[in-house]
Amino acid sequence: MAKSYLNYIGGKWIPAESRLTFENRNPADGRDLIGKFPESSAEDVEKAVAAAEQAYDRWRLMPAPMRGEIILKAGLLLKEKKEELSKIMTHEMGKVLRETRGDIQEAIDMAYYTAGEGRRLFGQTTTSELKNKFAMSIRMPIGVCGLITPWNFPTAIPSWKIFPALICGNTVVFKPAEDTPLSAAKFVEILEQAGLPPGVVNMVHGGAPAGEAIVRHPRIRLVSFTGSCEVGRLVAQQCGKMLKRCSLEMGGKNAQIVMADADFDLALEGAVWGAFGTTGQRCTATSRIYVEKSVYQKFSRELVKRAKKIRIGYGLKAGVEMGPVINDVQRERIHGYVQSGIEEGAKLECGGRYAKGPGLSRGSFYIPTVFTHADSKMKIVREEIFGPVTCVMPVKNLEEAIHEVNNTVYGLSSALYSRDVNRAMRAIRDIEAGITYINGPTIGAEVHLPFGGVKNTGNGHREAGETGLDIFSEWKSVFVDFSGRLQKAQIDVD
Ligand code: UN1
Repeated sequence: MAKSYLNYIGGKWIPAESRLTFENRNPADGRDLIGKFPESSAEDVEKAVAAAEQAYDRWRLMPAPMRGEIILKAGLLLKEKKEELSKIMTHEMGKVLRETRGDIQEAIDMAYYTAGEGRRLFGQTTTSELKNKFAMSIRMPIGVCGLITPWNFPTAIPSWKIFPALICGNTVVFKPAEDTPLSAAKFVEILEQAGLPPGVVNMVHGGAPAGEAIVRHPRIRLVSFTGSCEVGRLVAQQCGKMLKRCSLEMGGKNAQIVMADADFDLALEGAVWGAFGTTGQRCTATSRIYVEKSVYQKFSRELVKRAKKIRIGYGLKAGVEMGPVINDVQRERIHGYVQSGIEEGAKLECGGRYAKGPGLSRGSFYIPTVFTHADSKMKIVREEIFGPVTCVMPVKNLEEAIHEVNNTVYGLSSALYSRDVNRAMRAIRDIEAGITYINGPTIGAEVHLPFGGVKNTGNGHREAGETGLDIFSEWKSVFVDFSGRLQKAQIDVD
């Protein structure tokens, strides 16, 4: 019998009002039922909002260093349980153990970083144009925050949202992705063990109805969403109508440039990791590779060779380098893109099909896929595929490469491999993206720097780092007049 899991509302583990559940299965073996989770609706979200509202005053008034201490404890517990949590994550999400360890590590990093913010949360003190008047700016919490997270980083991404929301004094209604509810439940258990008061974080499992109820709820003051552009657009429209703050982190069509002067092997390693790490299911994945003509043939040949060697399988098995994609619907979608690439005239160099063979037939496995002869008119070069598919294309020089890199509606991550510092500086200046790596792959952001992108990748916010705090706080300017008389700004100035 599969275990049944619960929502977490007001410090209690409870089922959905409707008692409906959904199944969570191992993407590497569809027969393996991991558990059943509550299929929440607007009623459950309502309860979660009420609990978050009730907890708000106490939480917002707790000194920030004390809030930070709870977050630090959560980080220490995550570290203690890193191996166990990583295994759970590989089981339900599919990425290999080495990578799920990285996912948990990212949450640990975020906890440590955010805990320290409890003793910073710096504002400004500044001068006043008037005599005997003091001026400063301080951060204020926003209220109840609705956090909607994806399945590709089941613990890291919730940690990017939950920890900053909490340190700023907000309370939370959290809806994790349906494909990875167990990692979310384990994360919330840790918050509970760390001493988070009841109602400060509430978790409702489920799909679109629960997500929609969060976005539409009039007393949820902020929505932070990571996921697809289609859904992000709907979230933004609804939040726009309600004048609700909304931070969106969406797709990417990230490119790597390889110049002839680059360290060839390093650039190749970077491309393999960027394109096929996490089975290509990162918003930072390398799905376009622009290579200077003189090394293009050799680079595509070697990349195909490397792609063919990647060992696919269940991520908990030793030696496996790439796990399945998240589910069959996603696999069909990826395959649809591959078909469109072939129809539009790109050359399929390897992969392009479901993986078969021992240990693979019952999972959502897809073979690493490389296209050449692709161009920016094709769907495979324009749209986010979110799977192990990449396109290698030749370019004349750096100018053309940067032009092509920017020739997209997205702008999350980017990479340049070159030994020439002048080229590196030009790429840093001219690439339109939220992240640029020099001599490193497009994946691998660190938590103390801003994370996010330009154009359709987001709506101007940056998660993580100090900028993450701006999502979860309102600025208040404070003036203290100690002159004992009415002073008029802009008027009493001469
Ligand atoms: C994502 O794919 O949504 O930079 C996040 C990286 C990771 C985070 C990816 N640290 O690839």
